[in-house]
Amino acid sequence: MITTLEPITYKFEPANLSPNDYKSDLHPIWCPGCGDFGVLASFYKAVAEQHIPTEQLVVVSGIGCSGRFPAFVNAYGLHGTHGRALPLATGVKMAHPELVVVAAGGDGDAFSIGMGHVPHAIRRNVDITYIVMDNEIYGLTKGQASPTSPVGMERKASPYGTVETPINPLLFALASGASWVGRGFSSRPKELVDLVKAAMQHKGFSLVQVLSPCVTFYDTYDHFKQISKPLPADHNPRDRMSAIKYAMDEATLYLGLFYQEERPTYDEGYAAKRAQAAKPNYGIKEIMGKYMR
Ligand SMILES: Cc1ncc(C[n+]2csc(CCOP(=O)(O)OP(=O)(O)O)c2C)c(N)n1
Ligand code: SF4
Ligand SMILES: [Mg+2]
Repeated sequence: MITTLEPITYKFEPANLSPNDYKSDLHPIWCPGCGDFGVLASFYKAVAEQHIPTEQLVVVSGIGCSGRFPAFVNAYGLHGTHGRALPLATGVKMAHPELVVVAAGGDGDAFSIGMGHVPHAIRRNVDITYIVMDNEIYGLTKGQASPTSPVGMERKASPYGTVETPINPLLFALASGASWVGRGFSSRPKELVDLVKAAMQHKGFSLVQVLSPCVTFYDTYDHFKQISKPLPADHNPRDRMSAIKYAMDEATLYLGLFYQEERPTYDEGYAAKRAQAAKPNYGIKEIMGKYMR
């Protein structure tokens, strides 16, 4: 059981919906067996168990097979441009802090073209959940190496094997100061439901890396099954150094909640500034006057 520090309380009338009620009319067009099916099913359950009304939920993505995610959810959705899920999600959250905002996408979308946005969402601590379906490849464009592909990966587009050292998404997030970091596996749906729920309940930016194999271009099911296991029971998710130690282990892909901490969110910070600016004698003229000589 994953506990949250101070569960978020959204201001909405709880909905009484089943996971099926969160399915849109569109049937996923992913290849049979794609890991993203498991992620989507876990997501339906996670939002149903939190009783989130469909009109309070927004799912935002960039481009990729996994980027189709919002289309399959009965909620507001935004299928944006490649790598831009986080700025879009940030904009939605800042304009409507009362909404539950989730960004979803792939390893390429997140850590290749979208990488410039990740540390900024982390440091701002925007109150959104980012679900990254990591299949260690570009699925949509037929199997090119991604930033999480292992060294030496031989595919059609890299016939002699890749040479770059992969990015370790959790290590990167932890080193950047992320306030919530976890890892799940599409083949372990029960744990994934709890993990996604805990991420969404966290007040601040949460990154969920989900091992989600691409059966068509890079089938890592057996490999992920062999090398993944839950974090040890004595791991303290308030201990960043312990989280970093487990994230650095590349021989074992640990699953579960690595790290969580409470700190002010971006929308809270801005709301406070807005309130400050509304005070008498605190308009832009008075403030700018301070700096004019
Ligand atoms: C600006 C731009 N550059 C490149 C592309 C081509 N493109 C589409 S999806 C993609 C990679 C997707 O990989 P990933 O994010 O891992 O998603 P997956 O398909 O594996 O779920 C690329 C390079 C694009 N659509 N837009
Ligand atoms: S190409 Fe890969 S990532 Fe895309 S739908 Fe098929 S199995 Fe999934
Ligand atoms: Mg991918």
